[in-house]
Amino acid sequence: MSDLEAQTREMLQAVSDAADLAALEAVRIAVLGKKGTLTELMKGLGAMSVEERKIKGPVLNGARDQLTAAIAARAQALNATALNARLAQERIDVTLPARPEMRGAIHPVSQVIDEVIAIFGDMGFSVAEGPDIESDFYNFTALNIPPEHPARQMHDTFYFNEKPGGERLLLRTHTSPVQIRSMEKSGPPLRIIAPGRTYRCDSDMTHTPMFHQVEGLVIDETAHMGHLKGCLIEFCKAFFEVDNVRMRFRPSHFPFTEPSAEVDIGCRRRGGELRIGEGEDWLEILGCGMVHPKVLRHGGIDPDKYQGFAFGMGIDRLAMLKYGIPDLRDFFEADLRWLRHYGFAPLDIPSLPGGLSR
Ligand code: 2NL
Repeated sequence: MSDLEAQTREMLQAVSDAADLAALEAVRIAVLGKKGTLTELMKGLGAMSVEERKIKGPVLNGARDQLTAAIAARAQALNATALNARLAQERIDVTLPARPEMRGAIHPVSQVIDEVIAIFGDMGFSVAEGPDIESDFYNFTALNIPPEHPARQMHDTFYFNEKPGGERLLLRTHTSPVQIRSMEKSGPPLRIIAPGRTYRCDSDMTHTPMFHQVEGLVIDETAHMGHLKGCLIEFCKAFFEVDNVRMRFRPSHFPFTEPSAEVDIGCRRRGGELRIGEGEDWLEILGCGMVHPKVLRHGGIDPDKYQGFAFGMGIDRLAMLKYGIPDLRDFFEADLRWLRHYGFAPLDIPSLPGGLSR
């Protein structure tokens, strides 16, 4: 057996002896690394005569190929072994009974989203979803938000780094882009709600950088402000589980609706308690309006033929109001004691006949 053959055998043996991935990597470096045994042998080729090189060259190349393949095969085997060990160690018996002290709870935000879906579902709305990471077009331009609008400034919106083409993606600041996408994809008539996470560069007593919103959109040939009012009055009665709610629609302004309104509900604050529906005080709960013709056109809908209304509200705020949760910032602390206190039983899925929050 030649020296080289013996050396190759030794190196192959070292590969199969490697007990774990770290050891295998050490062998790889010792053999094929910059100063590895085989690398050094191959460096010697340059100093050989043409005759000698013709014989040794292919032998060395063969040895290198053989070792490279052996290392890859050993790595695969070691990875499989490591995975199997982990699977065996982390195996759980899903047939074991639930541990009562470990029972989870539904977060108030999830509960309210389910309630809102149940209410609007009953009115014939379906749920639409879209990406959290959006383009400037879907989040701003399509919504008739002008380039100089404060919301577009760097310090109000989370922008990603520029892509090679110069485009800058962002974290959606509202769920409206979902509705623009629905207009493009399905066309009119539309009757959808879009609940989900939204993001703004804002953090204080009453703002968290991530929060939840639900927006609604109805588009057909005749939808008008009266339908909008009726729809939102029905929603408030169902959501706050009262037969009558005092409500007022105040003129307002949004770039994406014309005319626009903000909606307040009556309330009474007495001795630290907040009663919703009756009373002499007002509480702002949502914004709404008739979809701006430019927004319809951006969504590929002809504003001379179709019209519609839209509304938007903050889920986290709705949850605080309905369930008397005092501090918004506790929502996202993942504090188990808070979750157990304010959470809901997992199988109490909200439905109108079954009761929303029982
Ligand atoms: C608020 C106000 C609002 C909308 C959201 C909307 C969406 C499309 C077209 C037109 Cl695609 N409008 N959404 C309209 C009015 C108000 O939200 O205070 N949200 C928390």
